[in-house]
Amino acid sequence: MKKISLIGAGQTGGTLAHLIGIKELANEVVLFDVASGIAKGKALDIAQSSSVDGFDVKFSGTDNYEDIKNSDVIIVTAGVPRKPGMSRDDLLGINLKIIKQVAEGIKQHAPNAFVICITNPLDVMVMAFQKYSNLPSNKVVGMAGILDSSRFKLFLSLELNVPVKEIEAMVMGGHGDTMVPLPKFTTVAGVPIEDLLDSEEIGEIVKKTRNGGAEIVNLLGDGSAYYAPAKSTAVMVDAILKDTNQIHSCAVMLKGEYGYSDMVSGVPVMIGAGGAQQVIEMTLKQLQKTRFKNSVASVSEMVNILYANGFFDDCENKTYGPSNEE
Ligand code: TXD
Repeated sequence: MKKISLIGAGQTGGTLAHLIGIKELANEVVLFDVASGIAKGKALDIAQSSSVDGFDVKFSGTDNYEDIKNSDVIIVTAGVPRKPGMSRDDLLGINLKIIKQVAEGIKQHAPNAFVICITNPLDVMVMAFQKYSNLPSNKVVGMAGILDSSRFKLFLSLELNVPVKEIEAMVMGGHGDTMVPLPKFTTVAGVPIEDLLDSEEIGEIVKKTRNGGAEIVNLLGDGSAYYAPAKSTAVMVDAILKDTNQIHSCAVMLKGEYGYSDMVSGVPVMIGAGGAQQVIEMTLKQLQKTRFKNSVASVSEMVNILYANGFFDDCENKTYGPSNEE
């Protein structure tokens, strides 16, 4: 029997709950939201779709943390999305307070769960969640890399007029304007994209990928993307619950990998029954290393401010040592 709880039953949480139902990834799904009516209403709506779709999953909505107990996986989307003109980093102040509350609720009621964090600014939120909950770092993973990679793949497939499933690509680094798409490691059915596109064309697609989320925020006018984010998260849930050992770009706490310690960034990770089981260290070229370094630096800038202002003073694990030998 598998139980999944979703903290935050907004656009991403609700869409993800529906996907979990359709794919029967769990036997029980709990939607938790401070707006309990939204959580309860969406749970009922999705449950009613199960008789049409034929899936057998129990759904409920709540604003009581006790209901998440014994969850195998918890996905955190609680928080505020950005508005047109905002960067993800602009959400730091408001979402940090929410993540603290959520981390305390999970620590108290479901300390054995694997937690996938989605709330922005993603990398700082994963770091803060881990500090506030003190859950083992293999059990706290951020979703962003799969989404950023999916955008990169889509834009490449449109440019090259090839099926998107033929493209293998990875985006590393923080989930922000400094994310690091890796064109040198990107192929179409094994053919390097550098043999198919010139550097200017690749540069344009990289730019479009970095701007992929903002483009949607501007079009929607209110709120941010949720279909692709929810699907990207479902892939991680599936990998954990079915122990698939898939390798995906995920935001995890680094412990010396790529030269950084006690710092969260997006790197290739093997995901399975042990959560973030292993960080895969790729041999990066000099330019990629520099871009990754800049990306980590933009996250550690925010983390430094939080440390300096005492946001982690009460945490059991206060260590902090971003470093890079290069
Ligand atoms: O790639 C990624 N990591 C992302 C990140 C992709 C998509 C969305 N991304 C971020 O997730 C986005 O920037 C936001 O920070 C979160 C949630 O986005 P979503 O689009 O789902 O936002 P909604 O629809 O506003 O839903 C948020 C819900 C809403 O129902 C609130 O009532 C609830 O969060 N909320 C809370 N729930 C529980 N506990 C607390 N404290 C709380 N505060 C707000």
